[in-house]
Amino acid sequence: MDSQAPPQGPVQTLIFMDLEATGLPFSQPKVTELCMLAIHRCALENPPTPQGPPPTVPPLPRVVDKLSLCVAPGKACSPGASNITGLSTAVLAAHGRQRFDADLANLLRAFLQRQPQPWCLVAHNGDRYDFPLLQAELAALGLASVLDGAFCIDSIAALKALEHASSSSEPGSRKSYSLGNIYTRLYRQTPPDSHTAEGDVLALVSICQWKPQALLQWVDSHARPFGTVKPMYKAEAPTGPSPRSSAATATAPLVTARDTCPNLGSRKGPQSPFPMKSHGASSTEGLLAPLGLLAFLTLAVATLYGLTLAMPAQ
Ligand code: DCM
Ligand code: MG
Repeated sequence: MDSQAPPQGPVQTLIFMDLEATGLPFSQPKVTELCMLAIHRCALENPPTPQGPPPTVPPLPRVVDKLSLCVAPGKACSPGASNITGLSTAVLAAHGRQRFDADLANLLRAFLQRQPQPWCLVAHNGDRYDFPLLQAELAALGLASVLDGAFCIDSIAALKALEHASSSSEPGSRKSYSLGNIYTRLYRQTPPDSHTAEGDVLALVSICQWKPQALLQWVDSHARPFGTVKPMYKAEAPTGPSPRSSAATATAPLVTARDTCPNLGSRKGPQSPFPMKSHGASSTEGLLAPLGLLAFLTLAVATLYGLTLAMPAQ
């Protein structure tokens, strides 16, 4: 399939997704948690009847496929990210979480393969955050093609369009389009479990269920190939073997959990942040060799001299 072409026919599966990560884009984040929730378009075309007077949060469709997992990022979480997500490098290591490796990329591929095509990934602020970050993780593994068949849309753009088209939008008003604020505006309550990947995905599904038919129309006309998403940053070539996979490491250096999460454990990272140390060791070895030779020669000369003295004169 041409990875740059628009979808042929209506999107069949919407894959709502959210990533948690080590920090904001300027710090070249690595994923710490990922959730994908796949819903067939028929669940949005025929929404379940609301339970009570509006504004009620629509119930989640009965038939969904959900993939939610935590990931060892291989670098430190910023204190801000740890604070909002409740995840830290040390805690993820203590729970034996694995890196974003080829197995995970293949798991994503397998998850998508179970869904009717065309697929469209939906993420809130996806164009600026989730899609480029996911693309960076896949590109670092040399597996950028895993999501080639998928399309994507940013739900911020979708909800802006839907609110503007709706009578509920006051002209000229500047509204916040953060996930929490849209949710609160529509349903008069704060979304549960914000900044967990699954909590954010469930909140995202809820806001997309506000006007499901209009949302599907918007998705069908705005879905763009995931292959057009540029990675958030470029990964460096691998510098050494990784404990569980041959994945390339990102450009930012690996930092031990203890360095940045002092109360969360003391597991050492696989790489030393002080590469100069090994250079120091080899220069000492370089000095020892000539000193040993000198000592050996001194001993030999002394022995010969002793023998000469001990020999009877002829
Ligand atoms: N993030 C951050 N600081 C914030 C908001 C977000 O570092 N104030 C990062 C860490 C989160 C990631 O962005 O894991 C995704 O944000 P969200 O939880 O809103 O999906
Ligand atoms: Mg989130």
